[in-house]
Amino acid sequence: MDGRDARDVQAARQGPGQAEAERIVPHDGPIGDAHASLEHAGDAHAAHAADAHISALRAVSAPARVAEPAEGISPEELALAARNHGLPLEALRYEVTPPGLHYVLVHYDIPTVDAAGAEDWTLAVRGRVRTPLTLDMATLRSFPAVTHRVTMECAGNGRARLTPRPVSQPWLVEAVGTADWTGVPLRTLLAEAGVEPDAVEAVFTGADHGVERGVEQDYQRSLPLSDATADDPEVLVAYEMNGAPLPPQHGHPVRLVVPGWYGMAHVKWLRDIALTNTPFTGFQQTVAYRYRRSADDPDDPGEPVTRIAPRALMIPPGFPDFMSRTRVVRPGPVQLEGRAWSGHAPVTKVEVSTDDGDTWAEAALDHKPDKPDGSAGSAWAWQSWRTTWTAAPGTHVLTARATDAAGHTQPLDQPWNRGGFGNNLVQRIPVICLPRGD
Ligand SMILES: Nc1nc2c(c(=O)[nH]1)N[C@H]1C(S)=C(S)[C@@H](COP(=O)(O)O)O[C@H]1N2
Ligand SMILES: [Mo]
Repeated sequence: MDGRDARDVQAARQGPGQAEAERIVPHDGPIGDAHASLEHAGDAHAAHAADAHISALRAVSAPARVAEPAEGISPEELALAARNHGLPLEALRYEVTPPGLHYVLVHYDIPTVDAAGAEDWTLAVRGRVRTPLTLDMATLRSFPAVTHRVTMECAGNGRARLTPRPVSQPWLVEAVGTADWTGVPLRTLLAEAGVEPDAVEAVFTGADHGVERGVEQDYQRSLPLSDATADDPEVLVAYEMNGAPLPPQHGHPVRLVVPGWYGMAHVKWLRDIALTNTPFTGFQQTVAYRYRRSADDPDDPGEPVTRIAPRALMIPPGFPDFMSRTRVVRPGPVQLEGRAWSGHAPVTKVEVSTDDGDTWAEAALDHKPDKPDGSAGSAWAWQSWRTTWTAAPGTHVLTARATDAAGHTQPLDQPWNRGGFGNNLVQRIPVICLPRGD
């Protein structure tokens, strides 16, 4: 076990809300616990057997790593990429992503929850609250419902474009989608339960279970209480996506939606919300989803991954080559359009380059569609943009760059970190302009 590995297990072993009398998830914990308890009991033979089990598990649930310089995408990464699909870039045409085209990211298995199972589903609200709640779906639906249009993006989007490449779900640029999420504001439920004055975080637990880098766990993430109870962005406990019950892969029957934050915060198949009086130190909080800029310091705790960095994507113009995806366009005016978003502040500028970043021109930003009640469009949904390019025969590289009102902009050099998070390096679209009939 190398130093980094030991620290992973150490961090996860602390578990959520340790200061609480009761552990949040009693069965949650690293595989290594079996060994520790046996050794404690002085049973050397059993401890040896447990060691064998631990090393067998470690062989299939290895520490995170970065690919060797010439190493291609492995069959394991391909299997992940086939499960966790992205948004086909032509679907950027839709303001609200049609069902099935929104990107999907699932760490373990999609829990099977049929209609009958959804009837029996309960969501607990407990921990540092005055009155613990057990809410079934009918009760959740009985609270006044709100709908928010939210652009969600996986924190790993762009990972496979990094050099060296962190080995994990190999997203290029397509891990994004926008949906109308309907549910109850989280702060309504917390007000109903009554927040104790010493509560500092809310820990969210999904129904899915797996092992990751040797640590067996339920999928869990936390939010600071101030974010959990804010009114803008307003965190939702959502049970509908685009006006229909959540699809299985998006968290049926209920999930968290945290506008402006990367996807990992939006806990799906939500079954438990626990307020704690100490910060949560679970695997997905302190081991995964950290920006660690150094390639070789095993003790770097990194910075937490939170809000979405700005990104613009262009709808690839013209038509594609099947294998290379290189675009073919005709000479003359070509509409270039796409969408841009940021989890920090509204997008204020999109620039387009048709010469691989040598020169840039500002694109026009469209008016955001108003909400059904006539108020201004959602601040947490993407923004469409357009410009016209006069294509001349030859090869070109198109690119776009977003800037938000808080002054964040997309880099032209890769922002590398060991987990491959938040890589909003500008997209590059190679295009061949061919006169018709060539
Ligand atoms: N319970 C649970 N919630 C989860 C995940 C998960 O694996 N389990 N994946 C997270 C990650 S990393 C992302 S990017 C988003 C993806 O949401 P989507 O599949 O609905 O697009 O869900 C988040 N919520
Ligand atoms: Mo993600």
